[in-house]
Amino acid sequence: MTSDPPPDPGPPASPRPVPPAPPRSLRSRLRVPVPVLAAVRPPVFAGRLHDARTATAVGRWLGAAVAVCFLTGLISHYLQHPPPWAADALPSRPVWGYRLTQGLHVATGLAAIVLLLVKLWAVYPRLFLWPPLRGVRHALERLSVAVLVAAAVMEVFTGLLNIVQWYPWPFGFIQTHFALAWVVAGSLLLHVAVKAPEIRAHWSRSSPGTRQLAPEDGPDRRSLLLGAGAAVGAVTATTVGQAFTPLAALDLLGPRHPGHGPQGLPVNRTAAAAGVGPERLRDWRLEVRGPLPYSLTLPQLRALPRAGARLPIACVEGWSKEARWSGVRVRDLLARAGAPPGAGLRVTSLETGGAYRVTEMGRDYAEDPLTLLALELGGQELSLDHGYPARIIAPNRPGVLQTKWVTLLEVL
Ligand SMILES: Nc1nc2c(c(=O)[nH]1)N[C@H]1C(S)=C(S)[C@@H](COP(=O)(O)O)O[C@H]1N2
Ligand SMILES: [Mo]
Repeated sequence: MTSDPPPDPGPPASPRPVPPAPPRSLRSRLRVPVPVLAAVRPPVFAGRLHDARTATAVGRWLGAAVAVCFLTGLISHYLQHPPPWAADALPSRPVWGYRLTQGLHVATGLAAIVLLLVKLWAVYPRLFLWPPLRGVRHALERLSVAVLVAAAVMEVFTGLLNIVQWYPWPFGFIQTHFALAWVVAGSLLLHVAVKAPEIRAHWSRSSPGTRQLAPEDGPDRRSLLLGAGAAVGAVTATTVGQAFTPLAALDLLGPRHPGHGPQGLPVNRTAAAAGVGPERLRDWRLEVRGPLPYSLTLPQLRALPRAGARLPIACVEGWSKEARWSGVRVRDLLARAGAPPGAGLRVTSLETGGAYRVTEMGRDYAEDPLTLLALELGGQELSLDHGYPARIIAPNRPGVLQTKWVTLLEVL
């Protein structure tokens, strides 16, 4: 089937408009001599490792990981950045809520990296599909897969670098990671819808489509799936201890170890990094603004009735640890300022800059008896890195909002 490329028609002989030329094949357009093209003919993929059953089996697990990661990510996002109308509706219970959902978010995100690599490897022969496009429908389908793959790779890449606190890009992490999550979710739903017949046909080893592929699951496919499962298990076991403290001893690859840090608790932003030193602390006062504003020195604050709470710090980056805190209830401090019931508050840190110098707290948190302006951690005065002289600690709250070095509370 050798046919010479059609001769170049050359410039039109007359000024009359020329009807559009019929579409020419890619081969003729590239004018590649046929023997060369034969030499780069796509490789042949025969094994079961690249068939529809393998793609479906890995895709099922990947889909589950992505679904949990997406939903827990939404929870994390809206707890941190609630739309104004929702701020007062955010629940301060269960106490361990954010610790669980953010631990799952990072664990499923890490598992998704492994599963995504296996899935891409299982389907990469389709890159050599010939002809690459069979029509408009096929082109749209391939475009949606390209969008899905690009967004998914970028999503796990930004997430992974975030948990090691490395931001080698000029764009904002939060906005990009959040927007891409919707792109991934949308293009994944589309992908599942388009592939639904194939997924159904290969859902399990005994599905009709799979039985046509091979009489039974061959050892090669089973080893691949077992290997992928073992890799996910290894990644999870060596990282999940950063949040799930019973496995802390196995936490070899997690960027943080829950026990490493002053007073047995990790630190994300140190006092030095936040520019909080002895000079800024010298005239420290707690100022409370509301209908009846007041200000307290540290001895005066320490003399107020104390409350204790066992609450975790749960960082968005995935590490978390429970600790014993003691301090003054935020609701008592607000009541003393004449705050009306159901008021929220704004918290300001002594820190000179930084995204978390000022944070806001909705009604449920402000009223919760476990929400403290903490003065002590584990029975000792707070260390400077943990927010001395006073910090916020509240239940079911992202770590970034547990403001350290607090100097001002404002009733909203
Ligand atoms: N003022 C201020 N408070 C802050 C931060 C900050 O950058 N500035 N970082 C937060 C983050 S991201 C976390 S996870 C917790 C960690 O608290 P720890 O350092 O006491 O463990 O503090 C939070 N409080
Ligand atoms: Mo954090």
